[in-house]
Amino acid sequence: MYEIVKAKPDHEVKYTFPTDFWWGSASSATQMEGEANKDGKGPNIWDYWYETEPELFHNKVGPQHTSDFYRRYREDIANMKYIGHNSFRFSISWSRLFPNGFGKVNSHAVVFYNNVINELIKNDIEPFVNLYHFDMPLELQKIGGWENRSVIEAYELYAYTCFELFGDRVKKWFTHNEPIVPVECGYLYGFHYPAVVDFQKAVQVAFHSMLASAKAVQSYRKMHKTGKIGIIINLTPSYPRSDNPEDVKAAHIADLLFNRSFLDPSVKGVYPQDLIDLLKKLDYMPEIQPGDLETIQNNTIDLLGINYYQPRRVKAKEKLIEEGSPFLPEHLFDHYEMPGRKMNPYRGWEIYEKGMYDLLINIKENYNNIECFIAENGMGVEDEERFRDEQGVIHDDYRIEFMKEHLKWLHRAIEEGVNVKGYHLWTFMDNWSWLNAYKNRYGFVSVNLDKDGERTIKKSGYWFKSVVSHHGFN
Ligand code: BGP
Repeated sequence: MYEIVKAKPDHEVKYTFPTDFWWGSASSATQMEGEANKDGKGPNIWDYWYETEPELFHNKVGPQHTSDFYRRYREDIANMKYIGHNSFRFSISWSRLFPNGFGKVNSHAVVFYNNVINELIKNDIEPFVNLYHFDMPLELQKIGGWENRSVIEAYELYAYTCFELFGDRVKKWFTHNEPIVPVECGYLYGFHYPAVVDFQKAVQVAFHSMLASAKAVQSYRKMHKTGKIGIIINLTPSYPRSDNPEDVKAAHIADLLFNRSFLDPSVKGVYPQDLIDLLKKLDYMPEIQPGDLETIQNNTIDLLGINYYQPRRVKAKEKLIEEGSPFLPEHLFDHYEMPGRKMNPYRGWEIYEKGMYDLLINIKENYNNIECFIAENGMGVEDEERFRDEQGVIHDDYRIEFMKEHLKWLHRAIEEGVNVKGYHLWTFMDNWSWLNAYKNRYGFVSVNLDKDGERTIKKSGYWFKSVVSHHGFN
């Protein structure tokens, strides 16, 4: 068997992690299952968008087949086990379980998710299950998706059904993955369906998503289940260009809109007063019904998943705003390109490892040190085939470097008392990335689309195996 890192005695390991640390990876249904219109699955917004505008997707590759986890999950779980996973996060496809978003349960979906959960447990891998990962069932989008309050009821039914069906074995639940993303991508910047630019709708979608999350937490608690329930939020630390008060203010506004709009209500049960004041001043408050804020206040989470990819660097507004252009957060600040920043050129995202430490310290100091874990962190790279050797292994040394440098900061956070329990890479195997399709690859395991999706473990997968077995690395 291919061995990358020579086994070292434990006393030589420099960065040691707790023996019960959660090592694993994250994924989502639309991005890896495939069989998007088989076995009774209903269409979601991605299936529909691809059908209507395929040219928007990289190489016109859509979500229909993705990485075929639906059929190959046994082989994939065996690989997870082999490279050392003790936990794995996946999402349930809402439109596979409820083809119309509500109503009758699709029994094929129940069989599939039961099989996956049981197979994971059989392999000593704890299933972490997320409910909403950007995949609104089409029938519900037709009535406005998260814009429409009645979709919250459909989501409550979906969440309740999942807890009921799988809650005897799944002990870690998440209401949403990155709830700010459908808000910004769907209603401000055009990367997700319905791709409209409407700040008022964006605010309403954000509020309804948050309320839906609180209602799912409420329903889980009412069922007296023994597990934990949380949310997964992408935190992008906001760094001002300078100490100049105008730059600091700009960074604070970005932080309020993109991080604290979900972080505060999820963990503390209340929205930041500054955010409320800002939305009132702009005249963009969402519609809130009596009792909503109490529901949010009374149903905070047990466990916080944090996705960290990049920082947000911000400066005071300098650029002129085009007259008549629809309102965007960028009317309040400008993005700042820090000289000398390190970039992942394939994804166009800055790599700033210390950001992970900064956000974890923030959680410790300002969010009651809630139990948390890194739920996604990763590096998408194009054309990894060029790094494949004769043995068939892709030498993704840059990914090992990326993980190592982040884990060093995570390690320091643990030493300083942050209640951070694990690290999940995005993602286990190469998968389909929204509009980017298979352009950038993220996995520990390569999926060769030219060879019927053949799986091969990358160098990073072997490295990870060694890290897990030594509880750390040098
Ligand atoms: C996160 C999402 C994932 C994943 C990842 C990488 O925001 O939770 O679904 O896709 O980003 O981003 P991308 O696939 O766009 O490169």
